[in-house]
Amino acid sequence: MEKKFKRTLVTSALPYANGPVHIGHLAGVYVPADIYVRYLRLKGEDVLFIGGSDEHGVPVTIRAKKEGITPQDVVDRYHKIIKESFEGFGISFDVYSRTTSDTHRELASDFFKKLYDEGKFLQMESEQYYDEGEQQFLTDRNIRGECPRCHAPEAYGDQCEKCGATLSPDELINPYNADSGNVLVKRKTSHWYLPLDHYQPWLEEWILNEHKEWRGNVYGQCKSWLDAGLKPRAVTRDLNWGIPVPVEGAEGKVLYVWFDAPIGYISNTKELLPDTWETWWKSNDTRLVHFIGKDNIVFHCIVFPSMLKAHGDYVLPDNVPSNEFLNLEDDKISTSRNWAVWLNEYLVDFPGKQDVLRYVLTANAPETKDNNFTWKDFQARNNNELVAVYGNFVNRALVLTKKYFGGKVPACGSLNDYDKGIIDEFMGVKEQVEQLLDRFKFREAQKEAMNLARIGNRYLAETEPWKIAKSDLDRVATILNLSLQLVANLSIAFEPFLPFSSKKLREMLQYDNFKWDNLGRIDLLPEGHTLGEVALLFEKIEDDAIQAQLDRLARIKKENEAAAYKANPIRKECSFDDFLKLDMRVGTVLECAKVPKADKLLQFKIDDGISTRTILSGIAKHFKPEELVGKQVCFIANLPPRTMRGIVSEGMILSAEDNEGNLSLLTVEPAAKPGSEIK
Ligand code: B3M
Ligand code: ZN
Repeated sequence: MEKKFKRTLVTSALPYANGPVHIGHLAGVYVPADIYVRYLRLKGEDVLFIGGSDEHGVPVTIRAKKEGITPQDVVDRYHKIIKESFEGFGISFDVYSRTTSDTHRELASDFFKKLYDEGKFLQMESEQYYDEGEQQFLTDRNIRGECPRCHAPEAYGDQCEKCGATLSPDELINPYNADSGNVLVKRKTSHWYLPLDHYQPWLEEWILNEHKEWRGNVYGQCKSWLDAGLKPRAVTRDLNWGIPVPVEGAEGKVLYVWFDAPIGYISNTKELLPDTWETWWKSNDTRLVHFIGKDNIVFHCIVFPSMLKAHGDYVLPDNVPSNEFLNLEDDKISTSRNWAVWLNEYLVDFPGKQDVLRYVLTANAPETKDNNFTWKDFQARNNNELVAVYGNFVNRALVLTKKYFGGKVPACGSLNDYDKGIIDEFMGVKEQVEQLLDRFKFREAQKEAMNLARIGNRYLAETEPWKIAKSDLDRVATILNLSLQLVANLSIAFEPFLPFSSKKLREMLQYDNFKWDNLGRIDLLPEGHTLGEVALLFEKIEDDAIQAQLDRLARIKKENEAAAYKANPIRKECSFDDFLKLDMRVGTVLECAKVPKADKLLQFKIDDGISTRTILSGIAKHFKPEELVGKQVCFIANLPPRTMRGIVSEGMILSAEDNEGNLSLLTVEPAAKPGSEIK
């Protein structure tokens, strides 16, 4: 911390209450935020940790419609599940509220009203798609139509899931309402816009000059937004779920979810501290830190700060540590494809093992690049690190103390050079953990904490006190005294990362006066202090538990494949006469080569039974040309010739494509004479 701040206000992104939360959320936002907050609390700093559910927005209404329930029903259900999941993982919010609370509605509404009254918005008209039957404007996600690129029949207004193209609703061919199926018309509508362009010079100074210390990914994204030039952004929507726009003539309009959600940080603080919340939000000696995922960067670094600046009363974020994404078994986590490890399910499948997931997610934290979670790695880190290093050291130290000293901390005799070396190493690591945590480097910080455990484990392995118990019990006492001090240190060092096991460990040690400043001291447990019951800190995770998770994912993958075919339905009927117009033949590949400078194209010379013809095919990524020579292929012989890269292509080679884009060539069995007709 460079400037002198009196208090730290930590927020973590408000998850949408339209589904449960998964490991991606935990790894990207909540575990790092929780580590940071626990660390500051241990240091005795004044800190508040604000969380809550984001309950407005279109996805909630889509789910409600699908299930035939109200949006409020949807958010009630998921707010509860999400809140319980966070509690289950020890995410230590001071408040976890929701954007449908009265406090929030009022505060967000007042916020808008103040900006409106002060003329901080632009009001502009635009044409949007409208469903006359349902009498409603549609959002991008609710509009479907034919993809202009790949002609898939059901692309969304913002994206085609078949070819991955980013789209705008205007590009769709024959757009219709995804819910009602009605054809859409364009209609004029009026909205309020925050003129971000107006804040551009200020943002450039504030971010690009004054916050060079922000993480590279955050700074870089801000810079590219600023370089592209900011434009006014609509802060209202035509929708019936959200906070009504509090001005006359705005019937049927609500605040855009991204306008109200970040204000939720303020309202939730107000709900927690009705009398003193303003000290947290309106004094310059508050340090505001937003923990978010990378898809939220622009809203937290550009849009929300502009809103706060326009309002004028509030502090601005001092830092916005944002993570990249976590993948699951090498595949993008996806709620709609159920490709996730859901936190509520994990808590049932692995009771009492919250810290294991916290540990693994931090060890693989996607801090600087996207990262991958695999169940095998989860098992290995548990068995080889938590059990074999940390757990083993703790267990040995405690069990040996029980055995030789009746569970009382033995006296520390004189330390030899080896002991002193261990203590030095230990103290060095402590300072490093601090520096890393101060710079939001949680992954490395946890690694250093684990190093403390490694040092302890090595100390016992090398001094082997069990071998000298008969000959030199005083030396054993010293070794165990020092080991127990190290164990007590571990219970502090790991408290931010693994709070459940730290608590368990403190119970075993009967050690409760703990704070960060004690870290590095070797007099934490006085001589004669009685230890508590010894239990295993971590347990081995067996193969069958991991296999069960892998089996579940394999099942989901299968289901998704079937669903993908269903989403790509058989095209509408084609008459037999139309079919007969296609002349399909068998040909033999005489030559095949890549077309220079065209990475997708292969050029074939085909014996078509009558003569030879040239066909170009965009399948170079899938086949090696030399392997195709001599093969028989099926092709359409009567398409009009097409010129590509200056070469005339006289036909089309047929292949089959699965939903992941893998190609197989159509061929004949047994071999047929070139020119044979396909009927
Ligand atoms: N609900 C998006 C998300 O969950 C959004 C964050 C709001 S933070 C104010 O990724
Ligand atoms: Zn497409």
